[in-house]
Amino acid sequence: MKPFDVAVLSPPGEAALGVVGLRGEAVAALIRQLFRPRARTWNPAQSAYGTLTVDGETLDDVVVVPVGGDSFMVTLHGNPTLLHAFEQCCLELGGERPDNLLQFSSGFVVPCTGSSSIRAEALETISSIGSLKIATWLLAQSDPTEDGFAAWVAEAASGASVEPATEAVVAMSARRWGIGLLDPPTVVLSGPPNAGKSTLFNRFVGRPRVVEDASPGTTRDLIVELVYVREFPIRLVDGAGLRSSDDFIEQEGVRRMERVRGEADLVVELVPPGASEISDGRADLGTRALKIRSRFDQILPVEPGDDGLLGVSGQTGDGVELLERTILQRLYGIEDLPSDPAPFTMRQIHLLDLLVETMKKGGDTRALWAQF
Ligand SMILES: Nc1nc2c(ncn2[C@@H]2O[C@H](COP(=O)(O)OP(=O)(O)OP(=O)(O)O)[C@@H](O)[C@H]2O)c(=O)[nH]1
Ligand SMILES: [Mg+2]
Repeated sequence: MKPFDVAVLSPPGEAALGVVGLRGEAVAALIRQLFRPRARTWNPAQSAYGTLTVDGETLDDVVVVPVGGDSFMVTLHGNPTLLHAFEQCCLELGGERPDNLLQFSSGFVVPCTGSSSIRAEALETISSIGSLKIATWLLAQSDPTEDGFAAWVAEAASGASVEPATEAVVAMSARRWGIGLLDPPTVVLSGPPNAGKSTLFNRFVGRPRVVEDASPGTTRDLIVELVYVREFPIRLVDGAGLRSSDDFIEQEGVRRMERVRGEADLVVELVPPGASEISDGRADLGTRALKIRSRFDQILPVEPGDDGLLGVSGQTGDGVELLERTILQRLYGIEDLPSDPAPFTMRQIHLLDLLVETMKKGGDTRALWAQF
């Protein structure tokens, strides 16, 4: 029997039904050998119900579904042992598990050729994306017929009109937002008690998620919410105001706030009216800090202060749009989703890194392009 492809296509775990995919010229003959249709004859062009028989023993009731060309899906019951027993039987009869299957964390397996692995990665992630605009963007980036990353890869790989080295560098320079969309950066709202952190946090979240109150030291725990800022996902963190305190619980809150400040991609430091210092000798965050004047409606007139800091009022919303743009500029270097080709997974970025490295050395990049 000629070699053919076989693979369990269902995710790991138990389910009512499971699917084994078969592909190749020899598959029809294989099915004739193992499948006993309920009808008198089996027509490979139609779905058919029957039993699978291995070594004279019935393995399961199945449905054999033609899915185009010489590919078939066999639907069995979902017990993984059963599925793998059938796969094993096929492997022993000349089947091979294709090495171009992309196995995702969810267990989803996608056969990929050319740029379809980029497509598969987009589809894999799309279910966790809470923004229609980003989902649409990912689909365009991964569709070789649209003007996105997949099309760029296809063109560059064929060595056609684009100059691969330059284009690769261009695409790589966009890496920060390419990745950030799928692994949102962390932005912390920090400052002294009563700076207006929770009020601003609630404005970003769009509902009264945390308590705002005039008594200093209201927030103690770290509160994290996934928010979409101009469509870009961000993990926004609120927490305790920075001050020394005899209150054990508040101290613990401050410790947690200091820890998350150390880990965050960006720390928005709120300077409330009347305050000039906010870090009080705390570690300099360098480029990870974005200082703003908070409760800015209390400083009249509402315009940037002499110190050049952006004025923001969480209560009235003044300055919030400018703050959003500034945050995105600091994180991604852009404020809107661009239509330029951009990689969006670590795998793609890693491959681009390797490509550029290989090009610099004057090496052969064909095998690398093929991996996209
Ligand atoms: N006028 C005005 N008042 C504000 C603004 N933001 C917050 N406040 C008020 O200032 C007080 C403190 O606000 P919070 O948002 O709770 O301040 P916080 O920084 O979270 O304070 P802690 O949790 O104690 O660290 C509350 O009475 C708010 O109503 C603002 O932009 N304008
Ligand atoms: Mg608070």
